[in-house]
Amino acid sequence: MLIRKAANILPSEITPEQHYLNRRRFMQSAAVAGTGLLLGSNTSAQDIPKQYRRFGNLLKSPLSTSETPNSYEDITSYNNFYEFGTGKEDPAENSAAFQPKPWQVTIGGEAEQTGTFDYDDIVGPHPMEERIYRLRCVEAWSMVVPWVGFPLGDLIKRMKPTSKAKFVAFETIVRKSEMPGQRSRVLRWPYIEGLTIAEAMHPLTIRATGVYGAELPNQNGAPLRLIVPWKYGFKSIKSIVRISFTEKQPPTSWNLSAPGEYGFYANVNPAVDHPRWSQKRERVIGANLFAGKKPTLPFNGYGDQVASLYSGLDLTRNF
Ligand SMILES: Nc1nc2c(c(=O)[nH]1)N[C@H]1C(S)=C(S)[C@@H](COP(=O)(O)O)O[C@H]1N2
Ligand SMILES: [Mo]
Repeated sequence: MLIRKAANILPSEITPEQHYLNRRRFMQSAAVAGTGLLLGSNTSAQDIPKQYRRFGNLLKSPLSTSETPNSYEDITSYNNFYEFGTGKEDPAENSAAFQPKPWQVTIGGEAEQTGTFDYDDIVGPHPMEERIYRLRCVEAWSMVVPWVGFPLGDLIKRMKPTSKAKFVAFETIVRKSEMPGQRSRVLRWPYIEGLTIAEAMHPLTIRATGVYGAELPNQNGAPLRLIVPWKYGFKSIKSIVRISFTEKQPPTSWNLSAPGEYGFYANVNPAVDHPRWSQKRERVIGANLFAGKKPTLPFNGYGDQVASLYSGLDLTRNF
């Protein structure tokens, strides 16, 4: 039941021959990162540690913002990943022992293609293309990150969800031996998240496998994570091992931990204060210390693309 079997691939997903990625997926040489198109103002190819293999043949997504990306250093040293501790520097400091290879992903629930698949078979590059998506990501702080990924929707189509599939639920791996934060009860493990099917199929929702043209470092969610750029960062679940299609709205980690503070939707909404802080402004990581905070935009500036997903929903109640 390999999902890669030709018969399981929709014609619309088959890309022109010249765009097929090398089966090895990565260029052996680091030279590819020197193509300029990958790099932000403060980052050069040498800043990306050699241990992270480089992707070849990256296309640029038209959904990218033209804003300057944060440095590789910013993106990989200021993280939230409670499996490795609750401090922003903890994920980079405590994740070196984590082994993102080999990796398997289990597909379950309301879909035709369920089962456990090797990483290369379910999220591997063939026949889809990895692209560069330069996206704004917001929390109480914000960064612009050049992710490597492709639309989650392309992956979902291959799993053939049934008509009962109204939501998609995601789970992070539980591996206490390599994830010291999981020895604490700060959250319930596994970390879980969910999206409506319409959100999951939106072209801005990507399944990411890299940053700055190289594979994801552990602290950023290796080997596979979501990026949902119009939602607060916590929806972008890392190190995914399970994807399930459900009829009912699935539970989510932050909603379980603090139901009054974090809702299922978690759309970036500056008009709704978090009970303990305002969400009107964001601190721009990497900006001049005296630059101050910048006003946060509804849907993190992606309103033109995504607001229609929520027509009819009261977003102050469905937060
Ligand atoms: N498994 C897992 N995924 C997670 C988290 C986490 O603690 N565990 N934190 C979330 C939060 S709160 C944020 S802000 C983003 C941070 O992603 P980044 O470190 O790549 O910026 O990851 C999200 N995904
Ligand atoms: Mo977060």
